[in-house]
Amino acid sequence: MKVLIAGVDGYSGWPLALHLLQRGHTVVGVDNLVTRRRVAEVGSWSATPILSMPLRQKAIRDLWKKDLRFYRADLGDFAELRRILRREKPDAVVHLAEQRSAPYSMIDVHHAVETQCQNITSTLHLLYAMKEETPESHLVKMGTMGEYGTPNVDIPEGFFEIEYMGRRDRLPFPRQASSWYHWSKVFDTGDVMLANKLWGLRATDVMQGVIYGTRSPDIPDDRFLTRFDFDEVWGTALNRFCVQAILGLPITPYGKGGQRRGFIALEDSIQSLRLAVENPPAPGEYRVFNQFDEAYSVGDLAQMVVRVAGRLGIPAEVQASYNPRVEMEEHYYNPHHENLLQLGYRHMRTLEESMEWILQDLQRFRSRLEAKKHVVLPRMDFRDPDNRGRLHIGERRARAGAKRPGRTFRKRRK
Ligand code: USQ
Repeated sequence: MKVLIAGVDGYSGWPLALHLLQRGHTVVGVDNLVTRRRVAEVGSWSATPILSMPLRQKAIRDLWKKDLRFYRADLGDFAELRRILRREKPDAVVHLAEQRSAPYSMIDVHHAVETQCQNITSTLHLLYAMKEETPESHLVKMGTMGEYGTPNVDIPEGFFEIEYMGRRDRLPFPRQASSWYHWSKVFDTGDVMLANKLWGLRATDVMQGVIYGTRSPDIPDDRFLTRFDFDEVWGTALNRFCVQAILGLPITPYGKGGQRRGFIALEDSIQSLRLAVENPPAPGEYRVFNQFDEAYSVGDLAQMVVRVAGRLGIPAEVQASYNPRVEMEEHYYNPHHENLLQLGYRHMRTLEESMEWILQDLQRFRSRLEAKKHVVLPRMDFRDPDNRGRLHIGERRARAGAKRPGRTFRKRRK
């Protein structure tokens, strides 16, 4: 099969490309490399040293004698995207090329607009480009479990049966996202469903939980490492807790720590995307996968990091932290996730097993973490009407030598 991965330079895109190549597929990558720039913008970098795309391609050629064709292109450029699809004619397109951070989208109006415009535009461009150039191909679209929010009932896989005023129907399950980023994914879902209805475009919408891990079996040595973010904006809670343990900083579950999320290991996430690609839906079908294995609260997660770090001889402690996000800190959470199992999906790695590897790998790159220690502890506040999230913009201006100083910040409101 020929698979085009949009977002091939990202955390999941890169190891997915490696995995598909190893499975004998032809892989074409597209990326505008913006994640590298955006992480630098908040003064951070990947904990794992990652190669440039030309060096990544060379490593693949040297070790496996295979080719990863790469286009440095932006999905915001419709004409270019169409040209790539016309030339490559992929059987499947995996769309991972979106701004993926909730905190980034909450910094201020500009970051909210940037996130929503870019994410929704990239998806719409892709839908139209596929309709024009590859109408038979299959779209695998990365959505997020966060689209559903945290309702006080079970969460089905995309759709549910409902009876209302004596009539029954099968409807999309309500979406209640809690960041501008998560809402951009909700809008994408609506757009993919409409493209499916209008043109019969076949699509798999993957509602992804939090992905974790530094390793996959397709990463044979350090030249093939994927990125691992740990700053307040780009690092997930799990990544940040592990880095906090390594650096001897307090582990910071926000608020009551009862916020529950679904988690999936990097290699399992890749396995599920590969299964989606290799088992496309019927022409005209739209399907939804909830993609996660284990659910934990952030409080449980913090305790797990302390436990696993302890086994490795790393002392770590948890310190309840002010919650800068507007979210429920205690809630019911029971999403269903059976659709992937029906395709043969098997959960390979538990979170606790992977955590040991994450901590060991981070210890190897400790000096990279030390160099960016200042970006680990939380500083932003999305509940403050004056929004401390602007902090990073102030820093950027200061670094660029702009005359206007960065903001100073009020004390946190109690
Ligand atoms: N949290 C803490 N302490 C921290 C950082 C975060 O307690 O230091 C809490 C947050 O308040 C939140 C939870 O951890 O309740 C999860 O936050 P996160 O930053 O780990 O993840 P999230 O913002 O939900 O986004 C991540 C990915 C996103 C993906 C999503 C899947 O960045 O791309 O879509 O996970 S899900 O969470 O299922 O929506």
